[in-house]
Amino acid sequence: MTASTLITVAPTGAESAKADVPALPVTVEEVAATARDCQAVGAAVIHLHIRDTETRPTLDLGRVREVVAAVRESSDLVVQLSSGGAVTDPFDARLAVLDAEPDAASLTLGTVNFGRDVFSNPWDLIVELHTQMQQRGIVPEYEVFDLGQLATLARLLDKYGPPHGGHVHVDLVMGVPGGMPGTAQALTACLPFLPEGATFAATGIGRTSLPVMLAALSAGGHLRVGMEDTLTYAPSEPVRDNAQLVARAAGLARIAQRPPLDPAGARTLLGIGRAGADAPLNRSLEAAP
Ligand code: KMH
Ligand code: ZN
Repeated sequence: MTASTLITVAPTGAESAKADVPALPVTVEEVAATARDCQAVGAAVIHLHIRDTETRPTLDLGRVREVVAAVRESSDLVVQLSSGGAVTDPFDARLAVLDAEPDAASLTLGTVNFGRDVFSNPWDLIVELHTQMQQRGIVPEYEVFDLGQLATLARLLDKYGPPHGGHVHVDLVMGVPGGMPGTAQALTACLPFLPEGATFAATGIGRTSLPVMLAALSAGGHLRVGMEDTLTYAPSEPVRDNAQLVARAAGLARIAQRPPLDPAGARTLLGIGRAGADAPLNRSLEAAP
């Protein structure tokens, strides 16, 4: 059982409109303040989607760089950019966010229905993201929306080698309409398919947030919370801000006697800052089929 808990905050996402959710952080200042506040209550990583000055999702590189710089100024959080973007974003723009030189980036391991939309992640895009991150020294977080995507991860690591830093970290994204359900049973079903030596986090969308969080903690997993995934704190009670969600996750992690990792601990766990050549080869890769 891991001794501590990595808490990632996903504060904004690409799906909710500021007009509908006034507490959603969208400006550079709001995102920077969110990073500071969430670190203070236990977050170690921030998963970032960027909004433009009209509050719409954007992958504009200048804007991405501006937000990354502001978050680095206001906090020590590991900066993880979304390479998933919005369902409407083209692949080349999703790849180009790597130019903003984040510590880490998300990398989704397959196409999934996403409500009425399709979140498209074909094999060639997966390979391109993986290999570009290796070359640029960016640590991926492998996002898994369904169990079969873990078979894609095994195939990816077998064919293209370990990620930068040598450590494999997976985020189980559960409860998306079109993906695996946000249940303890689904989470448990994924565990035997994780590469040996990998760590995992889980996030439950909407009302699945709490059951997924509790299941992840009991299974030795890490946590992702935030307004990208959850907009109600309790039935009929809107989330006040991202720090409220992080504080709840940190409290549960302490109850589980696996207190939150600080950003320096997160960097060590994830292999951030570790030279590629010095990185230990994940043993699972030698065993991959
Ligand atoms: N916004 C979703 C279509 C990621 O950040 O990498 C994709 C997503 C995954 O949120
Ligand atoms: Zn995201």
